[in-house]
Amino acid sequence: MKLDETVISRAVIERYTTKLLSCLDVDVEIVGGGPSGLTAAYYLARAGLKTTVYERKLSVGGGMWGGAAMMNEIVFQEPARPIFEEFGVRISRYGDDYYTASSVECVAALTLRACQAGANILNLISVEDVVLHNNRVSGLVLNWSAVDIAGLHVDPIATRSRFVVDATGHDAAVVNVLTRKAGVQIHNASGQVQGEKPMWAEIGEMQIVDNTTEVYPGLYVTGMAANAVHGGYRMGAIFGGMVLSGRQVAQMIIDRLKE
Ligand code: 48H
Repeated sequence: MKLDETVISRAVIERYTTKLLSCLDVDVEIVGGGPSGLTAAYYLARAGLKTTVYERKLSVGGGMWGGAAMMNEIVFQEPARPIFEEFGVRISRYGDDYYTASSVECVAALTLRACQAGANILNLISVEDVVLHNNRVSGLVLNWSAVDIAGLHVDPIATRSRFVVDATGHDAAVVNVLTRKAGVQIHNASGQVQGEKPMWAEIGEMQIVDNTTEVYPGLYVTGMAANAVHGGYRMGAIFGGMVLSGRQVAQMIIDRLKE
């Protein structure tokens, strides 16, 4: 069997270019491949929506890999159990009110399900800005993370989508760039990013689904970004709220697109 180095290169370049071109105009763009973003991607893609996840790091998974303090187990409670089961994760009961699972298995399962549902996941890409048309977030401004890390002056590329989801975790990077650069008021109590509160696991877990909202026309928040934007508490290494929020944002967008 012949093996030609340039054919390998051509295959990668052609396939990646096709994939990137297909991401230029989609239904939903998710910024951040952590647990909330991957869960949202799975449910959106499963509903038949053209969905892209942009992740600035080499690997998706966000803060899930490390469990708590690098001990790679995660905790969740009953409301999230059906979601982890749907992803095919093996779970163990812990006492009356808790479940645990391997954080590595969770990241692998969420990623596989999102991909197999049809979501495109593009890693090593940083979202540096939004496209803003007539007071609506209408797409994203992207660059290679390597360009960002090297501090090179290289202009970005831009995309179009019907909805953008900020799933960037504690940073709420998309909402922050929008408010900083466009000076707009967002839809929360103060019109500004409120910043996350200290830890109160029970309240933080409860708040996260309620805080999963459209904060500006075309822009939703999910996961830790939702609590950061609305001033909710943090909750530590409990991940039920993250996947519940990811499913919730997907359902909200699916319902909107049916209108
Ligand atoms: C592309 C970006 C950009 C950008 C960031 O932090 P995450 O895991 O986010 P969530 O909300 O799905 O999960 C939060 C959870 O991991 C956590 O931190 C918890 C539960 N904390 C509780 C506590 O008390 O501390 O993932 C966000 C992802 C990361 O992979 C980033 O690399 C990525 O978003 N990202 N990707 N462009 N501009 N900014």
